[in-house]
Amino acid sequence: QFQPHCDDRQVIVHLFEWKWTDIAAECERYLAGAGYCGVQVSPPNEHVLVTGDGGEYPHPWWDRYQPVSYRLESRSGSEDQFRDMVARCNAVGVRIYVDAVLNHMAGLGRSGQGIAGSSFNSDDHDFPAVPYTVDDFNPRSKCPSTDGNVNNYSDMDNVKNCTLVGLTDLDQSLPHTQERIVDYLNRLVDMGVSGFRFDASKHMWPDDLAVIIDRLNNVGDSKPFIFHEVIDRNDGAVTVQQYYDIGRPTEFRYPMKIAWGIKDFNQLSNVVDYGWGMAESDKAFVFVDNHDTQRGHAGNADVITHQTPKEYKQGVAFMLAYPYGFTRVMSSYYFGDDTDQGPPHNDDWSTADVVINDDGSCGGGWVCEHRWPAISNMVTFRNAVTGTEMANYWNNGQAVAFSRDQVGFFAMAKGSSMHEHLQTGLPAGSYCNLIDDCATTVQVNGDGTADINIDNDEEPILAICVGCGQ
Ligand code: QV4
Repeated sequence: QFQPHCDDRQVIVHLFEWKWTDIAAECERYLAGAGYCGVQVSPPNEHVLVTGDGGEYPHPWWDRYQPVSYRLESRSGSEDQFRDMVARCNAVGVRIYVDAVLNHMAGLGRSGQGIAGSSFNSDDHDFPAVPYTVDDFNPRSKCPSTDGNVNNYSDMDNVKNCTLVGLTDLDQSLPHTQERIVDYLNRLVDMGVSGFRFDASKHMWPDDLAVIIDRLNNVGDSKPFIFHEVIDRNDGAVTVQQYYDIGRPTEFRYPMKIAWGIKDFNQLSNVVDYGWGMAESDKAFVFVDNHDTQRGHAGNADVITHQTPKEYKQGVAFMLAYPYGFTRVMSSYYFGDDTDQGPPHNDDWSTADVVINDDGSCGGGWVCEHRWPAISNMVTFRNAVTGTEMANYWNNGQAVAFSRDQVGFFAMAKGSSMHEHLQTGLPAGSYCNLIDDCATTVQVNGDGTADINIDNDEEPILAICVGCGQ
């Protein structure tokens, strides 16, 4: 559960709401060449269909977080398309990580048919296509909250045994529930899936998850990679440390720290704060924004997203340069004021194709941050400096710079320019800046120093490394 299974590559991308056919194509035409290790895909299993008849937003993105069954049919495509994607991505060395929604099934008050046609009734806790019956769920007696919902984060039983926003809460300690979950996940592993994001791990007991993980089939010679969605801001009973034995917990303080640091460069000197309870580097799973935080669904306003491109590129570039955690890059679609809005769609609400423009950027409503040169070229940098330490850290509040042993050097200005004579830690020679696709170069002297010159309004970033971009 600790090994991402991607030959030392260090960055995965979340292709949020992409269809399987588009992901397969993206693995082949882009991700493999750019050095991405793998893709986090949206939940592939059958989910509710929120049509909007009840006054809700029609076909919101979040209907996929309300499972109806573990049949592999979803807004992203069919089981055959899923299998084809996994095989084609694996064939070019790009791994697939599935967003696994295991904490709950559909929300109370919902019934009818899921997207694959399976019937269900949440109020009866009846999901015959799994099958789950009321006995598979946490009984009301185990939940200490008055309305049955999670509402007291300082009480572990409340967080784990009550319903998260009314979502019918599975009891993962039961052998039958465990068996259904293990079956689902092993089916995916046997298809070639390399790992999982466990959705809402914070709301499940680590001991129960350990039993499930213990029964998962291996990928190669070890367990699938598992990262746990645990939102810990040192503000409750659940901490990231409680998940160390069963995979990598997400570290939600890091994106906040990065947002603060991009606003005020002085704060970049303190992006990892163990005093605040942040996870150890070899345990933390990190990112600058995710599908919740970018639309205010995880109770946190301190985030930078694609909506402010310059700051976003700075934040992601810094994350990819800095030696902390295992990293994920977000790839979004544009949305308006309504944070429920689903992905770009056709007239029948089926998800629209991702459009690739001639210049390599995306169209059709897809943002494709992972293709922005300042981001994708930093994937090259992170892969190149794997295993090295940070040295020569320098920060004057207006610009920041550091090296990664004798392999890489990174610098970034807050405004649009920076002119400093700095120690790069690198062997003498001429290096080209990955960020501007090698349009500019840096001469490193025999003593490792160099004139670092940045003049760029939109991408005031410089990254050079040994053997990169030549
Ligand atoms: C509504 C009311 C409830 C009521 C319920 C009654 O708000 O008060 O009890 O009806 O049935 C949607 C709606 C929500 C609705 C719920 C149930 O937004 O209003 O409840 O469905 O029908 C995503 C969205 C949620 C969405 C959910 C299920 O963010 O808005 O809820 O999908 O469709 C915490 C957790 C963390 C979680 C984060 C958002 O610790 O685990 O909140 N993050 C993950 C995912 C996230 C997902 C879920 C968990 C649930 O990243 O995307 O929630 O799977 O911090």
